[in-house]
Amino acid sequence: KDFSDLINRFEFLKVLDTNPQTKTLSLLGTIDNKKAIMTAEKTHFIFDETHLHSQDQSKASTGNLAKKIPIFYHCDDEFSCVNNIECIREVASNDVYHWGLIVLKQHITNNPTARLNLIWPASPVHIKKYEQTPLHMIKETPELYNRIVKPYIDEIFNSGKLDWVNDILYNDIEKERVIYKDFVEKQSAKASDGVIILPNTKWDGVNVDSLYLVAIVYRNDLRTVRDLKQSDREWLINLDRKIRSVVPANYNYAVHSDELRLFVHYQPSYYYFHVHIVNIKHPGLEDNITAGRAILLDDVIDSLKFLGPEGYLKKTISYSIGENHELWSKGFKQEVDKQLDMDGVPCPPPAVNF
Ligand code: M7G
Repeated sequence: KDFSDLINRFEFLKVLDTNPQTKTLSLLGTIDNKKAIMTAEKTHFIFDETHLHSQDQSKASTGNLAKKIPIFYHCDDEFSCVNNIECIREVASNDVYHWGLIVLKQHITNNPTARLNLIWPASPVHIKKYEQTPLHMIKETPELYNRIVKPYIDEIFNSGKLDWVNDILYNDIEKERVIYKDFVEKQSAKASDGVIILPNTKWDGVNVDSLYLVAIVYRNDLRTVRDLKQSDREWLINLDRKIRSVVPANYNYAVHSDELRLFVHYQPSYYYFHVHIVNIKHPGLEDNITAGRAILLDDVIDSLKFLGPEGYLKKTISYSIGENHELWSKGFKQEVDKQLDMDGVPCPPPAVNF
């Protein structure tokens, strides 16, 4: 069904979450009596970027030289920065300080107002993901992983909620958005090296400052970072190298390889191994790049040096979990209480006399 037709038929039920900092809003509603989640994010300002090209383009695109190409920002375009003020009103003025409100000229391609996402029909799991909920820190030990988390992940993995991933990997859905695909159809030894890189649902695709891509690998044996073994280290290093060379080149070095934040989520929302690729300038959406959710790919690669052959299966991973996450009701609630007790929190430390 047509996107605008679906949006027009959206009937509001309640606000799930709002965030003034990330300028996002999530609403729950219905379309044809089936639940729908609509999220909107105000887009960033538009400005032009001018790249000063080096005389030797071939060297530039291969590496170090590319790093040195300066980029000049300017705002001459009719949709750029604050050049396109259609309406302005002063609020107040005091000494050297003046402030007011403006309406900028908008354009669906050159300067859209917001990015709109729709999930329809939305499952209860989708709704929980967008709902505000109290958060807790949990230390997931290898024992806790095997007892509670692994069975949960297996259940989710087998329930076929990854259609969108398979559609991208094997059915050419979103084909026109893919920026890099490296996949050998045959089940050769090299097949597992395959990866596909494309914009995720969280990027308007317009402003490189808020660039947000996802790299999905052709490996069915990896669901999360937990499945990474020492033997995967070389593979990960290659993946990191591929991402860091392909992405800057694709965006004409408007972003350089050391300006990319590469990380994985734990817990992720989708249990199929993928890497988040975000412009370092991006402040992050929700808890996307916060400690307690995001693990830098560099740290994963380094940890695999020390964790032994079983890799991340040996690690205790601390992260935040919401009360509306299924793991909370599957035993995490009791576990958090137990852990606080074992850690000696909230017993105050003995008083120190000076
Ligand atoms: P995650 O860490 O499992 O969960 O990342 P998160 O959504 O809480 O971050 C999944 C990544 O895949 C996110 O960057 C999503 O935006 C992205 N993603 C999810 N879906 C359903 C799609 C999709 O259909 N297409 C694309 N291109 N990206 C998606």
